[in-house]
Amino acid sequence: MPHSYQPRPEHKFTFGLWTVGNPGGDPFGPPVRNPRSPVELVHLLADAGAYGVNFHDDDLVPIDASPSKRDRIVSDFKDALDETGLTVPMATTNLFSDPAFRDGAFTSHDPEVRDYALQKTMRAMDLGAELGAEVYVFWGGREGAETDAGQPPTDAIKRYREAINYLAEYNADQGYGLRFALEPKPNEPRGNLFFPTVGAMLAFIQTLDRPETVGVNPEVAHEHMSGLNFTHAVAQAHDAGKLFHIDLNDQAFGRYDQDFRFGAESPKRAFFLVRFLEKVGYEGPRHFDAHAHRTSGWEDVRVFAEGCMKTYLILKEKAEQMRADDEIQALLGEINPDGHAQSEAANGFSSEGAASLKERSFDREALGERTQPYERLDQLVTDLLLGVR
Ligand code: DIG
Ligand code: MN
Ligand code: MN
Repeated sequence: MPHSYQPRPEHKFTFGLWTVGNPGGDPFGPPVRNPRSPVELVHLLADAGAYGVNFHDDDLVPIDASPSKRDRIVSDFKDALDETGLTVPMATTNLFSDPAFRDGAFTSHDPEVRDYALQKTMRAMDLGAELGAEVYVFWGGREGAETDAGQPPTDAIKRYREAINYLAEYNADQGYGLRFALEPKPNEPRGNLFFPTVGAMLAFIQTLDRPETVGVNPEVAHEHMSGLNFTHAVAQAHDAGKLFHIDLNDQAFGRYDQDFRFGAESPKRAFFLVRFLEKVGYEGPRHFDAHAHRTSGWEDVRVFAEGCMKTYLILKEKAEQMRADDEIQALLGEINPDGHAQSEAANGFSSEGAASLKERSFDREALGERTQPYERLDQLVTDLLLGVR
């Protein structure tokens, strides 16, 4: 019986309404697919085997909806969630589409825009909490600049900090218990976005009033746009206890944000990411912030969603095979033997230790003669991924 890569709720696969619901418009052409309602998208995702659905406020409730229309939309959405069993692990705010935010939201030079952005976010947090969200994502799509001729970037950093601090107090005041996940991106739609990488966001979080309630939402495509190794970025977030959420997709390096199906561009990089997430026991949602091609019809959009989850499950199985592969494990043992005597730094500093280390003699040339069989290791992993092992 061939392995079935059938997604199950325990895999925690989630999609945003804006992903499978994307009607295919782009900067160079109008939408090509007839829009689907949030209720239809919930059923599409449930049929594909997803665990949850996420949304920006405007994805679910149009920005100009009347209170009664809002209530009806939310009620219908809740019914669809009840019928399908889908959950809402994450919610977020659209602070990038409306023209009011064209020069930023939290970082706008206009205090009235900044205040409107706070109001819109508090109302969106209310909606997310009402639907059971546990993580609240902030992606600053308009928090950036096309020229540095304007105010110094320190103004933007200060304003973004003021906004996140204010909303963290609102979260506490309301007792929502939401975990904030800040999502970095280097550029697009703005020429340069503030807080461009995971590293920049991790540093920013340390300057907040309640840093313990704020983590990051790294996205594959966004670190690749900066030419960075995504697994290394995720590892640093995990090491800092800040991997609160993750946006999975794929992306060629140095291109505009492609948001490809997970593993579509570089299955080997996707493999090392899945191996890491499974090895460290990441417990959060596997959220696919990805979009089907503009050429797809709705049937191909469903295939796209299934493909994201199937590829993750295939790579998860490959990671299990790698762990069970004696030759690979023996090589890993040779490269990094568990029994390796700890280096001085691992044992902690002492004046005596430092004094004796400074006197220790090293055979530097002998050290330089030591080799590592990474070619053999990487080829074995490549054989595994290409299905010949
Ligand atoms: C883009 O990568 C951003 C928006 O889609 C959304 O605000 C966030 C949620 O994952 N990702
Ligand atoms: Mn993206
Ligand atoms: Mn994203």
